[in-house]
Amino acid sequence: MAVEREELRSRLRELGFDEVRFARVEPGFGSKLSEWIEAGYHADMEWMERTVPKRSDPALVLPGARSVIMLGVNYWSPEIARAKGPAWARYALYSDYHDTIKAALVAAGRVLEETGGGAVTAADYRYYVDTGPVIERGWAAKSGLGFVGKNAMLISRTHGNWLFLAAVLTTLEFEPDAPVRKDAAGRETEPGLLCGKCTRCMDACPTHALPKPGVVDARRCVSYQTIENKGIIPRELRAGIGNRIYGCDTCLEVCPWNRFAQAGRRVLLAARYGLADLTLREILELTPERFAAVFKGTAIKRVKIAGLLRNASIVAANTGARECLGALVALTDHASPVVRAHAVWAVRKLAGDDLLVAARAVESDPAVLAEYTGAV
Ligand code: B12
Ligand code: SF4
Ligand code: SF4
Repeated sequence: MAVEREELRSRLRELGFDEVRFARVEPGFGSKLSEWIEAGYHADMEWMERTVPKRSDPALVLPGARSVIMLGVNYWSPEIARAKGPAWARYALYSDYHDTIKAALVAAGRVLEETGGGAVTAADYRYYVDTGPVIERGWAAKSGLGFVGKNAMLISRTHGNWLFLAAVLTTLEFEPDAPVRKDAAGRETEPGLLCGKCTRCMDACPTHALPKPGVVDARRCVSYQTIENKGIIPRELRAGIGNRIYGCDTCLEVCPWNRFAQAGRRVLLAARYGLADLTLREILELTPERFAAVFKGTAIKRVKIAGLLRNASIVAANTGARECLGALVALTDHASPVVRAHAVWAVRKLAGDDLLVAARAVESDPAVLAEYTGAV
């Protein structure tokens, strides 16, 4: 039995998805991904490398996949105050979207079965939000949910850069929605389709992580360094991190397409904007218990306390936060060598070597030796 596309679209919108678009599964879509991996732009995200075949072909994820239903959730909010404390990526200031959107995807599966009137079962679809082997931005562009900007983001003409994406792969056949625009030859065009001459995002990137339009070198990206990298952050990138404590929104924020963004309905999101009120010093003084309590249920908890203390140490040094010196000196003795290393670097940058020598015999600590002897 055929599932009626518009009925499905409206029922999925009722669940809280702000955008619901349909694309037809076609082969040969992953060549850009392979090029990206071959260039080494994925840094140490070997899970990206391992899943290239699946990401390139939905039929390897769901045998017989014919359509991809792309879903968008608007997370824009003018309430997220960014001026005072360290800067957090906006997406992180909610209860973990993987969990809240996943619950709606379970409901979406039920809707698919209901609208199929018994002919559709759980074997006919699979859904993912972020963590599945699906090129979400590519399918979203194909479905016309938006276009891929020079900042590599999927940009919606309605919501700007502020959409979470989720995908339902299905064996059902749907008439596809049209992509935003095709070029004169009728092909889908390169990233930057509706960017014109603008290069604001590429110019604003603090670590020059956009080597060409639509391509992010994760090794240089602040988002990768402050979230995915679990070890030492390369010294030459630390200044560019500025006051960004978790993730980076710079290439999103500067984009003129955001002028159309309206605050999201937040049906599928639970705001945790208060996290942005934490001062740097409060963060640097977090105990494991307090870290667990404060960040419970958020995506931020995945960087663990060591990752956050590492990032906070860099921000303290970059912003000249001398009121944090006491906390930083205490961290030069932290159980994690990664925290020790960054704390030593931050103390040196803020106060020179004297304070460190007085604090502890750092020279004998192999984890911090490079930070202690290298240039700050
Ligand atoms: C790995 C990853 C990262 C890495 C690498 C980023 C990157 N640019 O590849 C790091 C850690 C750096 C990262 C950072 C961020 N990420 Co991230 N990330 C991913 C993940 C898991 C895979 C992305 C991927 O495959 N990268 C490889 C490159 C080659 O693929 P791609 O950028 O998606 O580009 C493809 C398409 O755009 C396609 N394409 C380009 N033009 C066109 C045109 C047409 C017509 C078609 C058909 C295809 C097409 O070609 C590319 C390859 O196929 C996705 C979730 C997912 N499963 O897709 C989230 C995802 C891309 N991330 C997301 C977010 C929010 C972020 C951050 C904003 C977080 C933050 N604030 O710190 C930053 C933004 C950085 C940036 N400018 O891209 C969102 C993006 C939502 C959106 N509206 O675009 C996603 C989709 C997660 C989600 N479900 O919402 N991320
Ligand atoms: S997220 Fe930040 S560091 Fe990464 S490409 Fe965008 S502006 Fe550059
Ligand atoms: S900032 Fe300009 S170049 Fe970058 S994605 Fe937006 S419109 Fe395109």
